[in-house]
Amino acid sequence: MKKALITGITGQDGGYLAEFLLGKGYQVHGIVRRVALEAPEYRLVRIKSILDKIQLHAASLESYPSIFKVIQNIKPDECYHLAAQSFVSYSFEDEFSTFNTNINGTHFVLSAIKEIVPECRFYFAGSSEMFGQAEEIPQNELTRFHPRSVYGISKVAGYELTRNYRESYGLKTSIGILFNHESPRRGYEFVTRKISSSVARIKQGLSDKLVLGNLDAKRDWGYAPEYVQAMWLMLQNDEPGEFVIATGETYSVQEFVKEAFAVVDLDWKDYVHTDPQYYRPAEVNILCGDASKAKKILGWEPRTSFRELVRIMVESDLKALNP
Ligand code: NAP
Ligand code: F7E
Repeated sequence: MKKALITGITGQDGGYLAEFLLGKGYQVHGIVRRVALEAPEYRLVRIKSILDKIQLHAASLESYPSIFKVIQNIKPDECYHLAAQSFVSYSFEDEFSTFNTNINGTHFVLSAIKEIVPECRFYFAGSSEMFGQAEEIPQNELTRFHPRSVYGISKVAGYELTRNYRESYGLKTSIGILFNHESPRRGYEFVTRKISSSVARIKQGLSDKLVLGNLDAKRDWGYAPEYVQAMWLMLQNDEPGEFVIATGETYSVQEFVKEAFAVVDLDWKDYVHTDPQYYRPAEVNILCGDASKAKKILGWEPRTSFRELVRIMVESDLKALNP
């Protein structure tokens, strides 16, 4: 039985990936913060249905010895490094902890794998935020990086570390350059979930407005459960590498808003306001990915349309209010 280790197993992608790997017959291990084990009903909510099928290990991404110990105990065949401070806005407020978690955390995991299980296949969660102010549309694996936030910079550093461990030490490290992917499990601070949860509350009469930032930003939004399959496919490929994972379509925040209100037959203009507090010091105006390499080499393609994604999220938030 293959052993997989997931860092960030409590996040949106971690939960979906753990379920996917269990379905493939893996023994699934996850690294969590100690506090998560102390407040499972809140911090382990995305994995509560599989808690009896996975093994959790308390460790800190800020501590090399704690990561080393877990990897030594498990000796994984595959490691999916998803843990990160992933909220772009917050990276402007706390640059230092974003760097600590995202760069040192990645370095510690890579270094421990090199020392203990150099044959382990490693996945790094890269991001379209690395392209930032992109010089071409759509973006592919060869597009130059121009990050616009400390988050984006931290992911470029993680990308370079991961590539360098492959080139220097022969580790089988792959990098997914994933564009935005959303789901009913998305954190409430991200714009899609903020919109879908607010629309549900407005429809139920629990709220009467939604305050957002830049409505003109455009993103390539896909459906998260499909994106974790791409992570696994990357590690099954004998040739490690970099892969863009995206839908190839881009929509503005305003289009997402309009579509979400349409699901509940309301006109978004009656409820949506903007406030400069939600604008970023430097915005990424447009992202759109070209995933043709992933299609050709991994056989991966997105299946859920933008419209379906918005509907899935709004209906799920409505159901949560009306179980
Ligand atoms: P998420 O929901 O924010 O989950 C982040 C995970 O990282 C959580 O399990 C969190 O644990 C853990 N984490 C954060 N800071 C930590 C720390 N200091 N020590 C230990 N664990 C820590 O993110 P996601 O959407 O699943 O994304 C997964 C990965 O893909 C991230 O690396 C993200 O940057 C990257 N990514 C995401 C997208 C996207 O659209 N979702 C696109 C491209 C790349 P707690 O639960 O304890 O906070
Ligand atoms: O913002 C605009 C905001 O925070 C999307 C992370 O998973 O994907 C995610 O990063 C857009 C931005 O995601 C609000 O200015 C307007 O242009 O949902 P978001 P993100 O920054 O694209 C990438 C690929 C990752 O790797 C990240 O980890 O929406 N926007 N008004 C707003 N955004 C938020 N959060 N809140 C607003 O009120």
